[in-house]
Amino acid sequence: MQFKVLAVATSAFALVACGGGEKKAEDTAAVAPAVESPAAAAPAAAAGAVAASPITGQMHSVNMIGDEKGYRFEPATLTVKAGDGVKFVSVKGGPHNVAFDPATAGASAAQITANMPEASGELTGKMLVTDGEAWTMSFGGIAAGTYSVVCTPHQAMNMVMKITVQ
Ligand SMILES: [Cu+2]
Repeated sequence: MQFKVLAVATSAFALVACGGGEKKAEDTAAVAPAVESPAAAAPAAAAGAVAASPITGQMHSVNMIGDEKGYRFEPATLTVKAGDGVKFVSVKGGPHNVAFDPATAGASAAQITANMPEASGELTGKMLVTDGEAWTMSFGGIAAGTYSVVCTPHQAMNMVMKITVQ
């Protein structure tokens, strides 16, 4: 039952997040290797790609918890500086993940995704399945602003937080 809820929540979020763009991306990926020579493809890939920006500042920690009190990030608000790192720990009640709301990601969207190790999609980090599992992302190169973050499996249970980058 838990997996069914997860699947539905993930699908709903994916539809909202990707809109009609997903099909086009697949088409491009399928066609590009056959049509373009490696020499022609390399500059285009380099221009469009964003490299991960490393952690150069302070580390912060956020716990992800689901228990009798509900599903939540602790703390639910966090202020960091660009270049800081945030370690998300799935303490209990997973699976949990970290997904940035595309509406608040703005011009930093590509950098956010690039900074997510083992990203499971655009703006979406690794799914943490096991209690105690941790996942760290860098806030290097991310513009100042306030970003809304959700745990995709528990979005409907209001597992949300806000991260402000100064
Ligand atoms: Cu969760």
